[in-house]
Amino acid sequence: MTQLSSPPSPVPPSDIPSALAGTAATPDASAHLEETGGDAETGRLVIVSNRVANLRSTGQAGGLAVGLAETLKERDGIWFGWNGAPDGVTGGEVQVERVGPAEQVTVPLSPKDVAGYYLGYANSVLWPLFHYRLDLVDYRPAFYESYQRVNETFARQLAPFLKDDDLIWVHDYHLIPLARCLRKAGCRQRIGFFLHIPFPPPDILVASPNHAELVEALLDYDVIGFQTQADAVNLKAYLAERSPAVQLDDTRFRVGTRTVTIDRFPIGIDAKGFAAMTREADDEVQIDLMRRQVLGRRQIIGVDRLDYSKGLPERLKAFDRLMAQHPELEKSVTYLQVAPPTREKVGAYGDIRAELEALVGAINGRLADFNWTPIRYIHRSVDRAKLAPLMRGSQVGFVTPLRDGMNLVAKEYVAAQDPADPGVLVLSRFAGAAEEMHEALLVNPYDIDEMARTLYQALTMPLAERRRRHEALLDHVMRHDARAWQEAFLAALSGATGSAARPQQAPS
Ligand code: ADQ
Repeated sequence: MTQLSSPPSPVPPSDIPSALAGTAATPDASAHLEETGGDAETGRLVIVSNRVANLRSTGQAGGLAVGLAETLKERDGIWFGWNGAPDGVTGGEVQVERVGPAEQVTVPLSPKDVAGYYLGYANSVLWPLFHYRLDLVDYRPAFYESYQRVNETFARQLAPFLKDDDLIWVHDYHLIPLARCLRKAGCRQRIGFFLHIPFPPPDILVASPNHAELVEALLDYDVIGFQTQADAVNLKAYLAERSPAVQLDDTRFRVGTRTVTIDRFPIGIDAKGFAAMTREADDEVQIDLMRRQVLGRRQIIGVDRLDYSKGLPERLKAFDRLMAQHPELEKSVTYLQVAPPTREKVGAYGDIRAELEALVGAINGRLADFNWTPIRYIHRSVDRAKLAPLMRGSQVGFVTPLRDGMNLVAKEYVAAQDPADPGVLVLSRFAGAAEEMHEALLVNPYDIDEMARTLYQALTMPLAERRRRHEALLDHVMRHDARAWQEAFLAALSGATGSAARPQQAPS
């Protein structure tokens, strides 16, 4: 295994798709590979994702990256993924950095595969398809070829690192065929897959020319985990209609000689850690909070990547409608929307940005006064140490994606609140979080009137009701945190009996 002498420049973190990849790895060129000893009972944990969280500096990362990184350090293992540079050679040199007992293993991709696998099939086909946006799918055969090629290459590069009793946990839609490719490379370890985004119903899935191959590839995993029951039901419905897989019980299927578990594992956040961050507001945030307190202004907050799935134009329209219906709220309510750029090289993302900017300009132009800007729109990433106190200082958390796997911001907003005087969460029915967060005010994100009415309800909700709702939500978010999620998934994977032939055959 050769080491690179200088790390390639990573793509901006804003171009990293999921919360999993919230921190861009900056590999250390002096790192070198050593043999790792795994725990005989549980085996090592091998995490595979498109991007690798930086195990060295998880301080500012999301709960997910921190949680997984911690688990990795405790269990010993590997985190494998793309190095994030747009200008490498697919199949080129592997870079290994040891961090404590764990290793970060990163691999390069060629510009052609960044365009075909990452921007193309993953983010121009699977992302819109899985978010029920057939109108935005840009299907091209070359994208699928690149997607397959990258998965095969990743499998070939990962296989030599694996030990017989490793547990392999693959994340997200970029890597659906990875288990199939690993099996072809001779790997017989238990392999689990977790999809962070929604899984669509059969009628939508079959719009992809590759739906049969994708589902067949999924069935090479031992455990297939989804955010919600609805997602799991969608795959089961597809299998019932179109696959010879035999359902054994609620979660287990017989696929040939193997048993595959399909279940929901709703993701959580590091709720305690996020709550703790609210107590450390820096001067800028404190001054902003004090200013609003003096002026008696309440704040609605939204925090999202600038993605068309997040329903941002609809939110702006709902705020506008609220102001039209309740002019008495003028100058007493502001809406802060943080929406950093993401995947700007994908065409559909340019359109959403232009639409949002036009809306913000039009609404502010009509309503603003010299001493009141109704919408504050921040088009860049904000440090989590600022975000947490900003959420705490906001009376409404406005989280209304048109479709979302889970939505961690909904959980972060709840964790950030002051239990004695909490704000109200307004949440889309179509976020996975709605399956668990019943005490939020649930809305249809396409229904502007309903959202405007619900914003008003949130802004005028009596303290006793706010506390009652928040107490139940907080209890849920604290108990079902990131660690509970990992433990549940890994317990299912450890107990899986799916792969017929063990021990591992040596990869060729
Ligand atoms: P995302 O689509 O990225 O994640 P989300 O679940 O909201 O959506 O996670 C975003 C994370 O990034 C949150 O921790 C949030 O605080 C942070 N973030 C967002 N905007 C930010 C900003 N401006 N500055 C700093 N941090 C910001 C995907 C799926 C989701 C699923 C997650 C986890 O699309 O449905 O919940 O993975 O599985």
